Amino acid sequence: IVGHEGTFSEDSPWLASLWPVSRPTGSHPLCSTTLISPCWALTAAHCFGRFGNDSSSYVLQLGDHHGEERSVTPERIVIHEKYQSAEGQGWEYDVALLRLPGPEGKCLAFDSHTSAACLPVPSMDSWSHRPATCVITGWGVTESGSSSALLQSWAPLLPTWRCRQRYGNRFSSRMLCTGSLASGQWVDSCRGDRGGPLMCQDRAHRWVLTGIMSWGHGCSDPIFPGVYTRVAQFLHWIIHITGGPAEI
Ligand code: 4AZ
Repeated sequence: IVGHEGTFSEDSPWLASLWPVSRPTGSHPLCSTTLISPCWALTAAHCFGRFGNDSSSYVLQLGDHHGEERSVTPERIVIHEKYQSAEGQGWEYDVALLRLPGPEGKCLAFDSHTSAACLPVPSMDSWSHRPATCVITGWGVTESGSSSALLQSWAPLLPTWRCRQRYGNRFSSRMLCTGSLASGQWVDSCRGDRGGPLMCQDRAHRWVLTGIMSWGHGCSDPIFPGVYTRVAQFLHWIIHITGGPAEI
């Protein structure tokens, strides 16, 4: 995260980091993921480009992100069937689900450090209500080029015309973009933040998983804002894969 305002890991019980099983405790996770139920985590499809989509190649670290993590091996990785990778050109349908091991609805016992994020409702996706109160969280690099701390920053949604200004048609209706100026610096996600949550507050002030960090040209350049998979466009897909709201 570039332009961060501090660490707030206590406030992100839905956050889980994804590691290769060969290096479960390196300095940087491969990706961040977000718990959406006791049995499912949502992340970006492009997280699996390097180590493949065999679930036994990965470990998820959950809970308190200060040395009291719990680790689980995912049971299954489901990558969106329309996902297209185009390195450097943005990613379409950049969404994947991780099934955690255990019986339906009972994979993880939630506690004060572990719980699920709310999914958006379809009406939240209309531009008549573009939430301004949004936060990005991740272990990615900072302006000085390094970080192993979990950082967080305000990053309001930008209007579509701003996202299209430089990205053109690479920015599709299945994407969102964010950014804002904070203390003279343009807030953005950066290398290592991929897969992580863009959480926005709805009108009832509930935090809702609105985006998944996906791509962007460079970091902290107001001309090229960070791009996120638009979760509200994938509700049917999520319900189809997970078995529906009964399980979520
Ligand atoms: C990454 O590699 C990454 N500024 C995430 C976000 C952005 C660039 C790279 C967008 O994790």
